Amino acid sequence: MGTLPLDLINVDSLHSDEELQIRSVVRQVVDDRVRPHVARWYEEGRVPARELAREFGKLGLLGMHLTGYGCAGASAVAYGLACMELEAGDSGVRSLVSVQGSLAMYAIWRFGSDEQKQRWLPLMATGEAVGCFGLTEPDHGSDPASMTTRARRSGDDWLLSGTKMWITNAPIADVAVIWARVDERVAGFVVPMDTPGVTAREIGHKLSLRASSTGEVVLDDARLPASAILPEASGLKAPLSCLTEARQGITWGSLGAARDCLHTAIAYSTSREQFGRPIASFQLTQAKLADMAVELHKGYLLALHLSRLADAGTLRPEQVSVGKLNNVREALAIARQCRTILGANGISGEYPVLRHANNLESVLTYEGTSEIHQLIIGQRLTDLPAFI
Ligand code: TGC
Ligand code: FAD
Repeated sequence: MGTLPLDLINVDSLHSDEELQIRSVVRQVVDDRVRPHVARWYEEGRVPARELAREFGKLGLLGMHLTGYGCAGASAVAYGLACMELEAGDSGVRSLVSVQGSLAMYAIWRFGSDEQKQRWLPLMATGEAVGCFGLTEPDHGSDPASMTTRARRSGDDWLLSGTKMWITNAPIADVAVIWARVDERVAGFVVPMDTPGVTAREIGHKLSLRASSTGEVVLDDARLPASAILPEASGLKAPLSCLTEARQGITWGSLGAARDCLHTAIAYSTSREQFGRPIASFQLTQAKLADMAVELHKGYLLALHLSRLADAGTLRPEQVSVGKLNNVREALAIARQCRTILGANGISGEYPVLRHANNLESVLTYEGTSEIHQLIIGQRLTDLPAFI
C-alpha cells in the first residue's frame, strides 16, 4: 500500500527514501502493536499508554523533530508522516505522541533551563517519563489569556493554585508543564506529578478519544522550587507557540484516520452485495469514494507543503491554522461518509470507522476549535481580530 489509497496522484514521488522508510517503520508498529488491540482499548476506555510510550521511545518517535537530549532530530515532514501512521491506528495513540513530543517536551526544549532539559528530556525521549501540558481550564478553553491558575512567591519557592481541565495523559504522567499567571503575565512551570498538592483525576464518560487518558489537574498550593519556572517563556506567546508545533502533527494525523476509513469503505463496498451487485458498483457509492479520495489527496498536499515550509523555517501560525482547520474538518466528513457506506456495520466496533469519526470530534475541538482557526485566518485576511 502506498501513502494513500491507490495513491492517485503519486504523492509517494514527493518523498525521499528516508521519509518513506520512517513511514513504513511506524506503519509496521501500528499494525503490530495498535491495530490488533485498539477496538478493545476504545471499548474499555483504557490504553497501555506507558507501555506504548516506551515502545515509541525505542523507535525515536517521542520528540522526534527535536534535536539533542536523545531526540531524533527528524524533519517536520518525517514527524508528520509518523503522526499520520499513528492516527491511522487511533487519534488517541497519536495524541499520546503529540502531547509528549510537541507540547510537553517542546515546551521544556524551547523554554527550559539546562537543568530542566537534562533532567527531563532524555527520560521523555525514551518514554520512561510521560509528560502532559496544562493550558485549558474548566472556565477558559479557547481563551487561555483569561486563565486563573496562579503562581505566587513563598520565599524562594513558588506556590501554584488552580485547576487544569481536559489534560491528555495527566492521570498517567510523571511531569506536567503547567501554564499559570504570575502577576499579569503567563509563565510556564515544570511540575513533577508527585509534588504534594498536585492531584490528577481521570475524566470519565468520554464518548470520543476513549483510547487516551484525559484528566483534570488540581493544584492546591503546590510548592515548587524557584528553578521550576521555564526561564525563557514569557507571556502567552510561549504556550501558543507549543500549540503551533502540535497543530502540525494534527494536520497530518487527521489524514491517517481518514485514510483508514476510506480503506475500510473501499474494501467493504467491493465485497458487500445488495440488489445482486457489489455496492461499490453503484454510481452513488463511487461518487462518494471519488470525492473522499480527492479531499484526502488535497489535504495531503497541503500538509506536505506546510511541513516543507516548517523545515525551511518560514511556517507562520496562521498557515498552520489553514492545515488544521481543513484537514480535520475534511477527515471528519470522510469518516462520517464512510460510515454511511458500511450501513449498520458502520456503527459497530468491529470496524474502525465510527471510532475514528468519534475521535475526530475531539480533534476538531482540541488544539484550537475549527471556529478559532477560522478566526485566526479571518484576522490574517482582514487585519481585524474577531475573538472579542
Ligand atoms: P494574541 O494576542 O493573538 O497572541 C498573544 C501572543 O502570542 C502570539 N501568537 C502565537 N505565537 C505562536 N504560535 C501561535 N499559534 C500564536 N498565536 C498567537 C501573538 O503573536 C502574540 O505575540 P506578542 O509578541 O504580540 O505577545 O492572543 P489572544 O489571547 O488574542 O488569543 C488568540 C487565540 C484565540 C488564537 C489563542 O488564544 C488560541 O489559539 N486559542 C485556542 C486555545 C487552544 O488551542 N488550546 C489548546 C490547548 S492544548 C490541547 O488542546 C492539546 S490536545 C491534545 C493533542 O494535541 O493531542
Ligand atoms: P470553549 O472555548 O468553551 O468553546 C465552546 C464553543 O464556543 C466552541 O465551538 C468554540 O469554537 C466557540 N467559541 C469560543 N470562543 C469563540 C469566539 N471568540 N468566536 C466564535 N466561537 C467561539 N487542553 C490542554 O491544555 N491540554 C491537553 O492536553 C488537552 N487535551 C484535550 C483532550 C481532549 C480529548 C479534549 C476534548 C480536549 C483537550 N484539551 C486540552 C482542551 C481543548 O484544547 C479545549 O477543549 C479547546 O481549546 C476548546 O475549549 P473549550 O472546550 O473550553 O470550549
